[in-house]
Amino acid sequence: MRKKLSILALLSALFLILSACGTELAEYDPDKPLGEQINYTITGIDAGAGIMLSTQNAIKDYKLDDYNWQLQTSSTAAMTSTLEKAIKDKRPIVVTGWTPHWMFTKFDLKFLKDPKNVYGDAENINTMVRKGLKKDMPSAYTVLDRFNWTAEEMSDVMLQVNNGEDPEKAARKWIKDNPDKVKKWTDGVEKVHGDKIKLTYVAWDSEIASTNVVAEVLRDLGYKPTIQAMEIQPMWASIATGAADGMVAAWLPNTSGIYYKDYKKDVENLGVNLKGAKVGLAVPTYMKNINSIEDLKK
Ligand code: PBE
Repeated sequence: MRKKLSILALLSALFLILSACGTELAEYDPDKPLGEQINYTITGIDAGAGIMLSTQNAIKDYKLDDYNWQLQTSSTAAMTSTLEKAIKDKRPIVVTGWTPHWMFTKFDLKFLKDPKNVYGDAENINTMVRKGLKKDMPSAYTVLDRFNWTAEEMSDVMLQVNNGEDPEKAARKWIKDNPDKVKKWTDGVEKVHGDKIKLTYVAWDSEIASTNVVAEVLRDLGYKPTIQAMEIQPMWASIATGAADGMVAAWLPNTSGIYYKDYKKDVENLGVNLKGAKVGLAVPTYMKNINSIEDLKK
């Protein structure tokens, strides 16, 4: 009797495991609640990213936690690879998404509407430098102050890197192909002779692209640039304490807003380097019934 029971238990456990795998690997089914199909999980990126904090707020503000929705922390690389696999099999998935990013170039994705405006409207990416940079390194300061480009230009570099190109080489190629643009940043700027300059960044694809381009432009002016990837809070602290000279990775007003609030008085904001960035939740376009964050409750 006992043996029979344990075989039964084993079989039902097996069944549960198999059916769980089954739902996880199934194609998107518009007739079933989405949450059930993806274990109420939003696929996220690194813990400190602004988009992760905004998504926690979205889960609260849209009362998604009443439905047990949760945000999974991973990394940009893990998120995009999970996304790619899901899309290959037309499976359902919800990710933390943003532009500029090659995910929107490579895949057919849509942002979910955000009627409560938790993610804010369009974002701009800003340049921050340490106090005193203008006096110490006027040439670098001028270039950092002038540096600005479009989402398309940034995407050029990002796509090259995504296709396997080394970021520094991708930046050099972009500089070679865009002399007029680069000239706008460097025109009349005095060259230097091997002065060291340090830029910090977070290894998001967008910032890998922008930071490498700025570093290479500075190299062409005679600087010896180093770029150092770190987490978001240390990046802000590095500029505020003067441990690093500058960064081009401040997504404002919303995404990096809490960091800017903390470090505002100890850094110099050189303004916008890219206009019209956007942050939110995104899904593949084949998820026809899912168009708003509210739809996650359906
Ligand atoms: N991002 C990309 C970052 C800024 C750049 C949207 C992932 C974030 O803090 O969320």
